[in-house]
Amino acid sequence: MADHDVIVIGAGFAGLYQLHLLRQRGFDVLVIEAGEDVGGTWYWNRYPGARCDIESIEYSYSFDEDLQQEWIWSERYAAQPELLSYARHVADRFDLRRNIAFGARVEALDWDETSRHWTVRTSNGHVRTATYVVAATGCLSVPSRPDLAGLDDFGGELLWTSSWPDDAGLAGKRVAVVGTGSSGLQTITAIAPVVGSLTVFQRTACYAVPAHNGPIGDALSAVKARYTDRRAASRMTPSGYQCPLETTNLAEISATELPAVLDKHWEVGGLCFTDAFADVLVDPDENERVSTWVRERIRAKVDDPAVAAKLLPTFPIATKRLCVDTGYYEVYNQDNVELVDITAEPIERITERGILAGTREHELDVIIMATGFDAMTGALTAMDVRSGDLTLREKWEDGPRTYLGLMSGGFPNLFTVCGPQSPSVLSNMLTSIEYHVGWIANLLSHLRARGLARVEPLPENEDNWVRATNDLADLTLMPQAASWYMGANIPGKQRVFMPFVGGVGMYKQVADGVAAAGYHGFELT
Ligand code: N01
Repeated sequence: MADHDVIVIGAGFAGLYQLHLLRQRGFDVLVIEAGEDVGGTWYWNRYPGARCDIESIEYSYSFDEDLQQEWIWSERYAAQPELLSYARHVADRFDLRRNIAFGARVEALDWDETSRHWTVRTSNGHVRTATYVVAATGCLSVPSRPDLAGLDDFGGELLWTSSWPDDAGLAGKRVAVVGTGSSGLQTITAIAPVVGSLTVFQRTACYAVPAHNGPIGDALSAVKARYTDRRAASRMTPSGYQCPLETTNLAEISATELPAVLDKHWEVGGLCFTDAFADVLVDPDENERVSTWVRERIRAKVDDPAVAAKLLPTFPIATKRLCVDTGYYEVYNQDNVELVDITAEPIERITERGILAGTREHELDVIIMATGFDAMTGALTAMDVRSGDLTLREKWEDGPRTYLGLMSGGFPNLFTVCGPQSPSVLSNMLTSIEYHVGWIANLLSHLRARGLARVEPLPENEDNWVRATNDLADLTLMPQAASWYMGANIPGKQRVFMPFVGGVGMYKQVADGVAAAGYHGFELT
């Protein structure tokens, strides 16, 4: 008999809820977590300015009515300390810590077909077995560490946004940030007022839409009065959250009307800005109308036209993850901030004194790497996952293969929460996490009620799902950008569009249907 019914890997938002729900249903569950506390993303990513880009009223659990009524968010978009407190509060409120082993990283998973269980090995030498394993390992949890010459030669302090130390002091220092995605933008905006000088090394200019963040105020009680209905409606939206303005098609908006429409959506801000247009990701001409308009907004915020020109993105808006900012572009109007376009002045190497880009050596006290993650598959293939002669790394060499983003054939009883080929990173992660966690718990209850203990997707259904997700993505502009959705940020990684683009509501209908049909496409034994 296995040591546990279920081992869950990771104590972020997915792992915490998976533990709670399965334990409530009488399963014996152990969570194994690499960090020393709960919180996942929000435990590790403590860099200055870190906050969520989906409104907290949506980026929060809905599974417990008392929890959602009692928790008070202070801002429209919560900052990392508040999100981490929330995760800790949930862990304490539901007494979750007693089933979590902290400070142990899962290194290997081995399926034994005879005993029908997984053997789980961790970095601290522990070996445990479980009938089922749920990888709640996060989509953006394995940092990408660019192979920059001389990185170890730097005589100053080298910091990573993805594992930020508590004692980083930046005041008055000469600081560089490499990377201008969401993490870079938030860091740059937060530290610009305190550092001595700031040099930003940009490879690709991004689109950032204003957050209009601020105290949440009375909006919270208005939401709470109808929270259950709101959450139900959010689960049927494409993105897993709601936007205040109605969705329209750009094709129906004339050239003269467009500026006023975009102004209105800009005032709402955040990811809703592009979510509002159903055809923005399918029609290149319509996308270009919005992209052009946003470029003009960027240009207007930056005093020096030469600097503004460098900040203008060239790819179609929203084909890479949109950034949500609070005064990012304005930072470049400060005298102590310099933008280096590394497509024109490539980083030759890191030196003992700083960064040599083009022919200039930038002398620095601190280099901050905000260079992103091996997204979606990174955390799964970082583990040595084996089933007989099959390894997950080999199976996914040409891109991930899953059924519903929940399981991969050949690896029975192994689930992924928000795995590749599910809406995951294209959605409000909390909505998608809760859906997957509930779906997995229902399947395990279903198996137990029938005296069954093995589940695996059928090859044909997996093939169909992979094809369907690729075909759907190809109907959009998304695969055209060199994004982390495509694996394009990791040298050597197969370029395949990884998330399911059909949206949360459509995905729910499919996965609900699969369950209602007795888990169609899965072999239950
Ligand atoms: O990572 P990124 P991130 N030399 O991959 C550049 C979520 N998130 O951590 O675009 C020089 O977006 C890279 O350039 P390029 C959110 O989903 C959310 O910022 O690949 N530069 C890019 O500019 C987000 O999308 C929040 O050409 C290099 C940057 O580094 C996701 O996490 C906050 C380089 C990496 O940007 C990832 O965001 C933070 C190299 N060798 C994160 N390699 C919020 O909720 C990469 N770059 C707001």
